[in-house]
Amino acid sequence: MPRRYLTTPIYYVNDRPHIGHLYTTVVADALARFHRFLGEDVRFLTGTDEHGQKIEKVARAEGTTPQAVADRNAPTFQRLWKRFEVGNDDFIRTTEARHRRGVEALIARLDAAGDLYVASHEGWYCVGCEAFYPEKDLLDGRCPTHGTAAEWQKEENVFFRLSRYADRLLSLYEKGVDGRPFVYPETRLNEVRSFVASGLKDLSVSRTSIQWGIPFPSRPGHVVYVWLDALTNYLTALGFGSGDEGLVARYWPSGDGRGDVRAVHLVGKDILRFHAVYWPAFLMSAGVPVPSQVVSHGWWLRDQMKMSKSVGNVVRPDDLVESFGVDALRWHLLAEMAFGQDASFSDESFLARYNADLANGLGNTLSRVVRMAADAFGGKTPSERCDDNEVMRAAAKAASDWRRAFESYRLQEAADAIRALVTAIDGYLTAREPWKLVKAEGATPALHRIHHNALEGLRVAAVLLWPIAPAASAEVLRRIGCAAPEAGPREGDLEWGRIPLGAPLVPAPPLFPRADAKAYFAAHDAHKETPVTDQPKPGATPDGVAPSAPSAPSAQSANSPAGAAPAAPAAGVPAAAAAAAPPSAPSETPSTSPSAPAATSAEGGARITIEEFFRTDLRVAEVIAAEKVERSKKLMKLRVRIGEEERTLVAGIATAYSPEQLVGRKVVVVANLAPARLMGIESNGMVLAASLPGTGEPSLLAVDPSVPSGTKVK
Ligand code: ME8
Repeated sequence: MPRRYLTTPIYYVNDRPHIGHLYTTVVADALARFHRFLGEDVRFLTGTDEHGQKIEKVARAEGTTPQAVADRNAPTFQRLWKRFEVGNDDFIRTTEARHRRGVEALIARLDAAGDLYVASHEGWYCVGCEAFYPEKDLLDGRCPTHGTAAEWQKEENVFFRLSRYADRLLSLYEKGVDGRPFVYPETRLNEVRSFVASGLKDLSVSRTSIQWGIPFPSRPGHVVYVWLDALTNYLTALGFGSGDEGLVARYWPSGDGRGDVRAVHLVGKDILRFHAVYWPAFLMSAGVPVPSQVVSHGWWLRDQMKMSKSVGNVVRPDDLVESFGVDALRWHLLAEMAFGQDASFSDESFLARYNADLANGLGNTLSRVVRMAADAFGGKTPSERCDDNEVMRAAAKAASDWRRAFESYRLQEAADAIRALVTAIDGYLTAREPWKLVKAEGATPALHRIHHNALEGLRVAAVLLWPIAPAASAEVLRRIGCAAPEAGPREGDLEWGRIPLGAPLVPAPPLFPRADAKAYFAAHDAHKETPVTDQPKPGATPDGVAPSAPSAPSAQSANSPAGAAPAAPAAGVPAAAAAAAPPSAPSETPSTSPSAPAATSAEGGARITIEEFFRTDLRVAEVIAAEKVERSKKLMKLRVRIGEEERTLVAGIATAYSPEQLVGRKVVVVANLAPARLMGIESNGMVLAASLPGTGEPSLLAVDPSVPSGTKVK
């Protein structure tokens, strides 16, 4: 029987989980379910990474011990995975004794291979990544992933002879493992290959500047570098170094192609190098076969930046789950992100997809089909089956598309296949009009067959839904009169015609009630008036609107003084995002200019260079919808189109313009402004307006209507 070992990264315990962690874990869970569905022997591992400088820093700041921080946060991951029905077989914590033993065993092998030596070392370190960076890879001295300032660190370290393994690594990338590329997708394989081809330096694998870690064997004062410690979890969780290596033998590839055993590490692209370069090199040195594949996905972005605690732009799953349930979020994560690429997370797109795919799509079709069949056949499933019809063909196609999608990690396409099947069922019913037939002819055999097809199509859709949204899958099955197997469906359940004949149907309230986006945002914002990136301006009026007292004419933001508090960078927002703050937001940023060149502007403020000006991305936008913000005199919520993209922004122009005057109008917006939450609405950009002398009334900059939206203004 094929054996599959699937792992997620082990997450740092310096924080609670967010949507990014949830994504990887749900993808891994869906893959594990898919392999179980195929009847394979699956082991699924996740866990927490509890050592290192990051955790030590948090503990110091809190005046507690790193172990206490780990003990507090590790269970938040465990609880969330449980809530999301993640079926991991094991959860490893790197502070466990079984892990420490395994790390010591691996290090003993690296040492025996002659791959460890001591040398002094200095360089730029990013605590967020727990890694040194060559200066050329930093952006203005900041980490390219986290945007935080790198620290110069100098110490004596144990080094691993990584440089020795460059050729073997390149050959691994060239040949792959058992006929499959070692890194997926291919673009990532190319990145890793060129990293190694450009030359490998030996890697520092111990730290003396921190204490929180596994003591380095035979090196007093050194702790094991957190990545050597963490990566080894994939083996220690199988009992490596424990004396009982039964699970290693069962789930770790033998390296000689014996047996159909595959170990797949699922990771975000941020940690690909650790998994695709350092990890296989450690294993080669230790004489342990490399894993079968490292599969890397893209990032969930918020405001064009990787969602991460260091950046401070994370979305927690709590609110969405509270309102829409676990399966709605599982579905969204897997259906929305094209695997391997980055995707933006927004409540708006979540609600749109929820309504389209789940409320109007699957949920509505289910309610319709169950209600019609129950009415026609006394609350039971039909008693005639039909083995040649278009729903059957659509189900077979959906199943094969779905399978292909799972096999190549394109989970968004697996979701597409389910959606296509539901659409086909809908189309079939529309064409057959069973509601007319039942009125005209009663419950004829033909009517039985039509409903059989629709219900059976839904049953197949529910089976396909199982890896993605397991609870919803079981509920669909229950409502259409099928018992949902405890361990989930198996491949045989895709066979057409398995729905029991004459079994009780269970009409019930909508599985996914339609979401009222307006009501959701109103309720949500009433609870949470927290700014996304801005802090409330001192002296702002209760609706978040700053008192307006502009005295001289100035080209100003329609979101700022005459409107509401504009974006000011919050702590933790990297300079790149903060730099997009409006150059003309005088009342909020009166004297924050870090350097004051001699030249002054018309208002006497410091002049900026052309490069500084070009950091502001000005675009022509078309207003496609406008409405006054409730409880605010000045704010107008605008939906604008900037080229292909649509956005919501809030502008302080309601005293001067009505919604009717705005829709269809072209305006100039600052397109790269960090978002701000104004009266509970996330504003993504700012409309430019002049502030009229005396009154401060905004007057929108005029744009020739023939200029296409999205055009750059400079
Ligand atoms: O790196 N989008 O832990 P970590 C998508 N402990 N996925 C994201 C994400 C985002 N914005 N943010 C996080 C570590 N992730 C190490 C791993 S493994 C031996 C050690 C997911 O808590 C993604 O899988 O920073 C990413 O690789 C991982 O969380 C990083 O988690």
